[in-house]
Amino acid sequence: MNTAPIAPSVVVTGTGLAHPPHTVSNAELVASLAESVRIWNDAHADEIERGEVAARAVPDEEFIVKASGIRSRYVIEKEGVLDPMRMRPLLPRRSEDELGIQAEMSLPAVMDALDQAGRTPADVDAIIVGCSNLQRAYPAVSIELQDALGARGWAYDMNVACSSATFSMQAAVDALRGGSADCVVVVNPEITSGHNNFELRDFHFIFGDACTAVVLERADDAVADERWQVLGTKLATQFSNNIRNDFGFLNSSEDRTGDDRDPHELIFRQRGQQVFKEVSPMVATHIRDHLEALALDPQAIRRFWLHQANLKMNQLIAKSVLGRVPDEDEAPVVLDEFANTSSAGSVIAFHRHRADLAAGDLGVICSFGAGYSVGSVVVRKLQV
Ligand code: CO8
Repeated sequence: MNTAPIAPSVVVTGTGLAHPPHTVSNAELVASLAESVRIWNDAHADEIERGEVAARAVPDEEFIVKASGIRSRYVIEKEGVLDPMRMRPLLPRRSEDELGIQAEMSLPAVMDALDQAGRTPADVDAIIVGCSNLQRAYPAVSIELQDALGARGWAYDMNVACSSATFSMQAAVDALRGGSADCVVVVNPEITSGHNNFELRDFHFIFGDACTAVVLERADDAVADERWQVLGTKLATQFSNNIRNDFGFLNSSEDRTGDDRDPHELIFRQRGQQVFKEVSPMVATHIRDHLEALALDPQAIRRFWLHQANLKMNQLIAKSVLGRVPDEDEAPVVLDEFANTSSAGSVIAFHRHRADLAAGDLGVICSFGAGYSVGSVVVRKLQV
């Protein structure tokens, strides 16, 4: 007789989404970068003439949509991003007494998710903030959020880049199964515009800002009208330098001279083509293996809520898993409106595109990105 204890069933009981009010269209972004490129090339005309530096290339709106599927994005501050002399958000510095910007953007997303779950902040006893860029090392943004909400228990921050949502969901599931928490909120406050390079055409269009939140509880405790049973979680990592951000606490200790002084090294950079080629098969195999381990046929999956980085990449991954090109209904896209919101992307897709599913329907939430990293969460809608 198998006497191993049966792990309690965990359910997702609510999700929330918050994004800044400011949208930036591809046309706006291209116009401001074209002007910035003109100014930069004029300022470096002599070096360009001597062949010491390459002239910067102008962006193209048509390329952006064709290469990525992105049409617009939300940003936390618009004027600074679009100012050709600045090309980065302009955020007023906040004092220690003021709520931090990531905790602030998290609040409406968390309240939205708790509302769906039929919970209040007083019910929450664990918060995991998972995102690509944290505004400081400590105190943790999650602990500041815990304080602002008036929640109990414990909180910590974690960073697995674009995979932070699924990695933190697995941590939440483990905490619920192990009994170290009763009501966990996972939050992904992504302010990608603070670490994006709006001065270079290869990067300027890729990202957008948004925050998502997910409430997870043991199935026996749940009171929500809508519940999604977590059938399994699976994570994987494999080291790569193809997506990299070297911003960190040792920067001021490293004396940088000459080429090393390039501040662009300290913000996001990637080899997009290689990422596309290497990560797409890695993700498809990961999802297939996860479903096989759960004895689920990929054809039985009603919906894939995939990380939103590139439309063609998502179509390729879903095609590789299903053996045919998925339609929008099977693998919904939010990329056109939001661009790549890093860890928030797959949760935005789940948040926006699940109301039509019926009890018993199966779905896969999957995020992937820097590290490399990939995480999948297989869920089934329960009859309540
Ligand atoms: N306008 C005109 N031309 C352009 C532009 C533009 N805006 N951008 C690039 N080009 C040019 C290039 O310079 C290149 O020109 P040339 O041939 O002369 O060198 C040409 O177009 C082709 O460029 P690419 O080969 O780069 O084009 P791709 O077809 O590969 O498309 C993409 C580029 C869209 C970036 C694509 O490669 C892609 O989406 N790849 C997958 C990327 C991905 O999934 N990344 C995950 C990153 S997210 C993450 O995990 C990290 C978290 C980040 C946190 C946020 C911090 C900001």
